[in-house]
This record gives sequence, structure tokens and C-alpha cells, in this order.
Amino acid sequence: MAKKRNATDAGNPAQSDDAETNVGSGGEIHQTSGGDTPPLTTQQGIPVADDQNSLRVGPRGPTTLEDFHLREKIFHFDHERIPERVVHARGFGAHGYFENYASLADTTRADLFQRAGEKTPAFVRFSTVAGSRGSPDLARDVRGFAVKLYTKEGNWDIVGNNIPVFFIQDAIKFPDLIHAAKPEPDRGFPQAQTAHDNFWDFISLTPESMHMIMWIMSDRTLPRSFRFMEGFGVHTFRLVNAAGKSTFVKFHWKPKQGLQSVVWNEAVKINGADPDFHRRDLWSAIEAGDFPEWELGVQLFDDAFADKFAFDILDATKLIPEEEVPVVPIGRLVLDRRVDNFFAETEQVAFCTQNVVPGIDFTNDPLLQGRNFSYLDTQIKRLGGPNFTHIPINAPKCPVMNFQQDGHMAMRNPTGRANYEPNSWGANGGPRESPEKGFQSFPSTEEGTKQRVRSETFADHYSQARQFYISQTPIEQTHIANALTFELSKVMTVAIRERMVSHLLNIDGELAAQVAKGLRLKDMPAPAVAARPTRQDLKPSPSLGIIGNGPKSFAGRKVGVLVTDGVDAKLFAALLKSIKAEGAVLKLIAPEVGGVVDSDGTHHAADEKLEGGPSVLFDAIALLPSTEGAKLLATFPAARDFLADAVAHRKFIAHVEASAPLLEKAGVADVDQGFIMLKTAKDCEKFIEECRKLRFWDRAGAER
Ligand code: HDE
Repeated sequence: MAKKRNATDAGNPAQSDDAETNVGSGGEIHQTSGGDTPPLTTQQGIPVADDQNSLRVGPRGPTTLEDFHLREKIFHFDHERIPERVVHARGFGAHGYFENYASLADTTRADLFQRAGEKTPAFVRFSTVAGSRGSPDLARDVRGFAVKLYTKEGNWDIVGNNIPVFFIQDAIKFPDLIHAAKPEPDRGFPQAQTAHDNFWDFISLTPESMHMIMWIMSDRTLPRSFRFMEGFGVHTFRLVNAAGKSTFVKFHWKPKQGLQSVVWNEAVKINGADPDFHRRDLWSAIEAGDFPEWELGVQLFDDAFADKFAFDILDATKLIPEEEVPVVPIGRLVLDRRVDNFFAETEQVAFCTQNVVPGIDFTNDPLLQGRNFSYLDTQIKRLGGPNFTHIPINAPKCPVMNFQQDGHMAMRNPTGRANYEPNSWGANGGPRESPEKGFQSFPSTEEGTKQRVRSETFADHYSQARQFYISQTPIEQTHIANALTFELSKVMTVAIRERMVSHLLNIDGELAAQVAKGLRLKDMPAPAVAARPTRQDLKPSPSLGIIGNGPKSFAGRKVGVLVTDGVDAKLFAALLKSIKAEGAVLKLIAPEVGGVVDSDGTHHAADEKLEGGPSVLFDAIALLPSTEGAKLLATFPAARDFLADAVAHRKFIAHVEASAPLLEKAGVADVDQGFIMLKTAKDCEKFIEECRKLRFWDRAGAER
């Protein structure tokens, strides 16, 4: 018999007043319903008397097969997982809306673009590509940027990435690319990284991937946050107006927050300190009301431009520089609501490239054509049947009327007699086709010989790779060389390293030389045989870099403030004020999570215990210990790393005179201009102004 116990005894302060807590004969806790707390039931709605014990014969006897509650509960648990996505398994989603700036009726009949100020509900899922569902967020990887727009004329999915080009030109190579990138099949590792033989073997035998390789070896694959990265539709699509006129279009998502990435050494450490760094960041930003925002921009062009452009607009390994066709902002995407249930929304959302609405259409990009088959196929397998569109996150927010019926888990079941058309059932006969409103494919004229062939217009594999490289700042170029050297150093087959350097020679001689030196190659290989010589006349495109496209403010960023008991109360208040005024966030780091007492005797709870809040989690740091506190901190390895890492990662560092012993013990010999001494409130303002540059790139020290 269960004995009554009150809530405090149960040690559960969050317990509802209405639930009663009892202790069972084995000492187990029973919380029972009552008042506002409803009774627990089985999936069949049968009230459950005891959820702590299975039905057994005597207190120590066998468990009975008759226990339907036990069997149902375990069976349901056993079936909780659905297959993870074959790629992009690790992801995080949020809700929001797209707001259209002005009518685009001249260019497209798409309903969401007809009216200025029109808001369309949206769901976005960001992801990495190669890692499994539980892999860390800071893997060097492409990020998925998939947007579902619930328009009044059906769902439109822009299933894009944070990089505007792709590895391959034909969908038939996708399984090979992904197999090569994923863990090697015999050993099952490495997880979530391309730094292994199979990947670079495939890449070195796939010259069309060279442009994408420049992008993935750049800091684009180490975003600081989902909020600080761009998104791209990648392929050329069509916008079609009511008169049937088509305009080619490339889609861009530009973060209002500006671009920002972390450095490799930081990424490695973040993965250990907080493998959920990106999802936590998005979650907390939305929770704090700091809603991330992107502008949707379009590059619009016609056949005449396509014909004269140096590359084929159907080739997804090429981009159109913004300097040649400007990106015109047409609306904004705001993410303002977190998911209520990760599984129901983020996991079950099913994006399909073939989900387009009247006014949007495809081109013959062979990658896009292959994707249009793949996504529907994969959702049926992953979500278990054809009715995945009935799941609320996938269901359109406009009427859905057709004669499709039945199947596993059918939730939307039509009534009445008519389940076909044409029919003779008049007003009860159900929906019919609509030549005016309905989706009309753009009537392009297509003819040709049926053959397996790659277009010769796709053959230039190096020119845009070079253009990307020469568009980067020197620091970003060094990061590319370092990333290539790192990844190829994990490749054990020397011939693959050499083959990669032979490709780099076709991109930039200096880059190839740096990587060859970094790998200590005995001899420089001959350049790879190129189907087309690399063009030397393409101009640098500044929009391709990150450092040059950073934010104008430090808003949305985090300062890690390391304090001890006795922290100067006035200075701390002034720093907090400057950080808040900028729209940034202060995170308090203390030796214990219980916090500190400042010089005025006020208590401040800490956000992190020192060991749980390394500086890699913050965009800038401030050291505000008391004189005694600094001496103590200097003895903690975590405090020394906190500072030393911030120095190595070229962060801005605010400090007070008292922190000198910590600086000394952390081996900081030079206090350069990236260090800001805080004495007054003005200094705090100056510190935050400096932080707007995000990093003090001029700090001495070899960039590795
Ligand atoms: Fe995908 N891709 N992909 N992909 N892709 C999938 O669909 C595929 C490609 C992208 O958050 C899968 O639902 C093929 C390019 C994103 O749920 C699958 C090809 C781009 C997501 C699939 C490509 C992408 C996916 C796996 C070569 C950028 C995650 C699970 C033709 C423009 C969406 C799923 C989410 C997911 C196939 C190439 C972006 C298997 C065959 C290029 C963002 O259908």
C-alpha cells in the first residue's frame, strides 16, 4: 500500500499542488492525479493505476504477459526512432514568417509576392550534411538552409545551403559523393568530417568539385551561428508571370546580423565544450526576443545574359558574381518562434525541392532535376508512407482537396461518395482542375538526342575556384591553405595528397605551394590535366568573403565576463550597460555557478562555472577579478586557458589592472591594441566599439 507523503518530502518543487505524492512498499515514489492534474492513461485512454510497477505474481515473482500497460508502454518506446535523414541528419528548426516588400507581379505570379507587406508563415531547418543526428554542431561542413513557405497557393520549399555552389554537376554522382564523405564503411569512422582518405580520393578524381572545395575549406563551413550565415538556393530557377513570361532567378538569404565564422582551433574546442552550440544559440536568441532575420534577395536575368555569361547557368558548380548581376532584396524572413516539440517539427519536417507554387519553376539543371525525384522518395521511406503531408509541420495552411486516399496513418480522410473525377455527383462531386489558377509548367521547347553526356559548357572547373580564392582577404586565404593542409594531413595515401596539390596548381600557384610545404611534399607534382585552362581575367568579387561582410554592430554577440568575489561593482554595472546598449549579451563566468559578491556586497548568480564556460563560447571576453581573485584565478588551468584561447583566437579582451597575475600566468607577454584596459564607463563603451570588428586580426602570432 502506498503511504502519503507531501511534495517537499518528494524533493520536487515543481510539482503541481493538485498532485499527491505517496511512497510505495518498495520505497518508490507515486505521484497521483487529483484537482487539475489529470489521470495518466494508456494510448487507448484507459486510466492507469500504477505507473511504477509491472503486474507480477507476488512481490518477487514473474511478470505477467497480461500487463497491457507495460507491453504498450515498452512497445511504443521501442518504436520511438524514425530513420535519420541519409544526409543533413543533424539539424535544428524554428518558425517565423516571410514578409514581402513590394508587388513582384511583373515578374512572377507567385501569390506570396503579389502584395506589399504580405506575411507568409515559414519554417526553417538548418543542418550539417555529413554527421549523424548526434554529431557535434561545429563540424567543418556545409550547412543546410531549408525554408518551407506555407503560401496561400501551397507549400514552396527552398531547400538550400549556406554555400552558393555544389560539389557535383549531375545528381547521379550524389550517392558517390556522400558515401565518400560519410564514415568509411569498413571501420565506421571518422564521424562528421571530410578529413579522411575516401573523401579526398573521390574529390581528387572529381575536378568539377574544385570550386566547392575552395568554399568548404574556407571559414564558411565554420559558422559562428546559424544567425550569422547566408543561404542560397544554388540552382537557377524561373519566375513566371501571369502572361507566361519567364525570368531566370537565383535566390539568396542575407543575414541582417552580418556574417561571422569561428576559427578552426575554436571549432575543435567548441565541439567538446558545447556540441549543441548552434542549436542552443538559435534557441536562446529567439527566447530572448532577439529574432534573427534574413533578407531574401534575387538575382534576375534573362536568356540574353545567360547566353553571354562566361559559364553555364545550369551548372550548379558555378555562381553569378553579385558584381555582374546585383542581388535585389525583395522581402525578409524573421524567425520568431521556437519549436514546441523537436521531434514533431524539426525531425518530421519534410522538405522537397519539387514543392514549387504557380509562378516558380525549374530549369534543366541536372542536379535540380535529380533532386526533384530524390526528396519525395526519401520522405516516404523516412516518415513511413505517403501521408507525411498530413503531419502538421508538413501540412499546407491552405485548402487541400483531391481524390488521393487511404494509406498508412491517413489523418485527412475525405467524406462522401466521390473519390474520382470526372464524376456525375454535381455539388457533392468534389474539386476539379483549374486552368487559370493551377500550376502551369513553363512551356520551354526541348529537343535533342537521348544520350548520357555532360555538356561541354560545364567543362571549366578551375576558373571560379580561382576567382573565389583571389576574392578573399589574406587572412581568409591563409585559413583556406591551413584547412587544406589539415585535411590532407589526415589522408594517409600520399598519392591522394599529391593529386590534390596538382589541382590546386590550376587554382593558384601560391596556394598550392603553401599546401605542398605544409604537407612536406617531396616534389611539387605537375598541374592536373584541365579540360579548360583557368581563366586569369575574372575579377575578385568582394561579396564572396566573410571578413569584409561582417556586421556593423556587435548586436546579438556574447561577451564572457570572468569575475571573482570583490568584482568592482561600478565597473561591472558600466560594462553591463554598454553591452546591453549594443544589443549584445553578457554571460557571467565565475569560479562557482553560485556566483560572486561584488565590491558593494551585491550577489550576482553566474551563468557558467569557469570550467563550463571556456572563452571559445564567446565573441569577446572581459576579465574583472578583484586583486585577490586574480591571484586565485591564476592558479586555475581553466582560467589560464580562458585567456590564452581568447588571445590565440584574436578576440577583443577587456581587463582591469588587477588581472595582471592572470595575464602573466597565461603567458600573455604583449598587451596589444586588442586588449582594452577598463577603468571608467567610457572604457567600457570603447571596448564594445572595438568588438564590432569581431576580431583583432592584427595580433602577432602565426596563423595555423
Ligand atoms: Fe539534398 N538531400 N540532395 N542537397 N538536401 C536531402 O532529403 C539530394 C543537394 C539539402 O533540413 C535528403 O529530406 C540529392 C544540394 C538540404 O530536412 C535527400 C542531391 C543542396 C537538405 C537529398 C542533393 C541540398 C537536404 C535527405 C544531388 C543545396 C536537408 C533527407 C542531386 C542546394 C533538408 C531529406 C532538411 C536533404 C538528396 C544535393 C540541400 C536524400 C540526390 C545541391 C538543406 O533527399
